[in-house]
Amino acid sequence: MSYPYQIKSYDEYKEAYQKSIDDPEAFWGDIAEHFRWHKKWDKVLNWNFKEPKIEWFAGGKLNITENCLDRHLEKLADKPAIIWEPNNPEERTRIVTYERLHKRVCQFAQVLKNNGVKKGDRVCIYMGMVPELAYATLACARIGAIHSVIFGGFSAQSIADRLEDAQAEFIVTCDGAYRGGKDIPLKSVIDDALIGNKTVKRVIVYTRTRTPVSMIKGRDVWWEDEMQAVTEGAEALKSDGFGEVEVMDAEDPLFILYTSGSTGKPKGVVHTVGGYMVWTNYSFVNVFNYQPGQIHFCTADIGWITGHSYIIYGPLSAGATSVMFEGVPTWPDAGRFWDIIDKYKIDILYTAPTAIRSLMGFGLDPLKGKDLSSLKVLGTVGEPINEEAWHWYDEHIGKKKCPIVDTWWQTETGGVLISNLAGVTPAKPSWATLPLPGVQPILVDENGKEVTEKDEEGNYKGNLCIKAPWPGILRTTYGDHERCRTNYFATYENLYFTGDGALKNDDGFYRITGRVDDVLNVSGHRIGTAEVENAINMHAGVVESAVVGYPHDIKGQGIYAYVIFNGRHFDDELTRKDILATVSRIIGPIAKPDKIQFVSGLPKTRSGKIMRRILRKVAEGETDKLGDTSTLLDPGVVDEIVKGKL
Ligand code: 6R9
Repeated sequence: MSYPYQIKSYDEYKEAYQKSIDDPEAFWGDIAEHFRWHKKWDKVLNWNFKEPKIEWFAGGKLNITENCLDRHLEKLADKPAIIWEPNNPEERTRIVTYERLHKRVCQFAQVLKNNGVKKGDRVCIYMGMVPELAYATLACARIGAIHSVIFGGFSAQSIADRLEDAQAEFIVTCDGAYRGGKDIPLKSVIDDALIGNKTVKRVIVYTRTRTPVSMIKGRDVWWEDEMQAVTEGAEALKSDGFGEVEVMDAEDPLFILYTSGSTGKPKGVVHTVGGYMVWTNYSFVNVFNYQPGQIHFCTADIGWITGHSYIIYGPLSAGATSVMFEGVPTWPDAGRFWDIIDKYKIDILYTAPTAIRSLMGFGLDPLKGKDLSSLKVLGTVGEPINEEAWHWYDEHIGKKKCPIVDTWWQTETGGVLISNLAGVTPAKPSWATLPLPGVQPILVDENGKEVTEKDEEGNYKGNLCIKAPWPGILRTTYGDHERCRTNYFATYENLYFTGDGALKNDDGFYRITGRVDDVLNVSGHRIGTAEVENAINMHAGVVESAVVGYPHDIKGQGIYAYVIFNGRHFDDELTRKDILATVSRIIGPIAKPDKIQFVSGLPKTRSGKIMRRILRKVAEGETDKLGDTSTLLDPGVVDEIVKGKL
């Protein structure tokens, strides 16, 4: 593969950027020519942010899996598409070539069809990080079913809500998953999620841990049995369309991915086939400066957007080798990533600041004897990276020879929007730097006016918005377009609002400072404060709660909960554990508060609004900067809260 649209110098970047703004249709039309289409588009772009209505490559017909698989078969059949590293380093590695991946995807696509899955049906995928997760995802895309992957750390209740929202009829899962020293019983979580569910007709279960599962007659089937039936019948099936793709409209939905916002209920972000394909491929090739033959290791879970875009669709559409790791960075020891890099001679490492900070904590011992000299490019994603972590990454992992790309983007953006391009455009520690071609950021104040005055440090500071669509932008939130409009397009007229705050310097570089809405970013995971509050409030003894974030050395942000409790109370510690158990059950362990402070009241205005600013300051330990508390209904509660601070 070659990528005629790969940017090779800073000047070329400037030229491409200018062209993408002056004539976006010509710019993206040229790039889209390099993919496999059954029919070219009638119009590159139609859009307005008012409704919003965004269409890229309208009238175009394609299948994304042909672009990720079939078109590589002629030259790359024997090249590894996926290298799978098991949780336990003693277990056998699996290397899946493009040819084999193609075959498995076609086979599982047939399994889905045999089980009644049709174009447009929603298939929920709840699996550990095994190659079969990639097969299932791509098989859905191949037959035009809409996949909705749910991260393994979500509880049965969270899954139930998502199944209901998506009206999903099919589930693909595993008996269990290995993660570090733990076995997670995925199928039994699914069984709990299905109590009372009325839509799901079929559950396909892949065997990974051979943990006991209850297979329900008429509903549950084994992956292995279903696959075998297709293999045996493959010849017969060939004449019956085995391996054929569903030809999709460019604007048909590809997947739904749920993500947290400032309201209590997660939103099902919808991406469509054509634009998402172009954006993940274009951003992959350019941000990482990917060279044919390189091995790319993205440490994210496929349950998050980073895994969708930079383990599956971006790398595979570029014909790259993508490493998929089942385990965690610190098990059996903190040298796990470094072993993997050494073992497979990884070229590109893409991970999260929280992982870097946690590994920094183990010192340099885990790096001893590990050959990291294959590394060419390092990347980070998910949260702001602090300078200390950036320098450690640069010095000890990249040996000061690898550019670091700080990639800012979101579930809603499909792929990277602001980042330096590795080795091509300048880097600046803790700055995401420049927008990719096609991306037009703008910083606005609360009233939506562009910020034109610098702050005392000489930067522009404001809320980060984007002025026009890029191909990977979300199209809607599943089943509720109005929600999409109010969440992203109504805060400021004719702008997409990201929910993030940012700085911009005189070079036009952006530095993302974090969320300005009620969304927390804990270890790179997005969690809504309202969601956590709702979960805490489910506990029978809780009267009311308020949740804020506070700076956490490793996680970036920790969760601080203030709780008014009047239930049966043994001691604070036990009650805390009960509340944590409740949050785990309602959302999942990833949303458990780090600190719970019991209070007798919350600071409220006379109109009954909780003054989160004050709670945030207390949680941050800045009790001397509480500001004006005179408008509070009962200023006395603040003293109590300050005294009881954890
Ligand atoms: C890809 C992903 C999105 C939120 C986003 C922002 C934060 C992501 C960042 C970053 C600073 C970066 N974020 N990348 N903040 N620098 N390089 O993480 O998607 O899970 O939807 O989270 O993550 O706050 O708004 P998602």
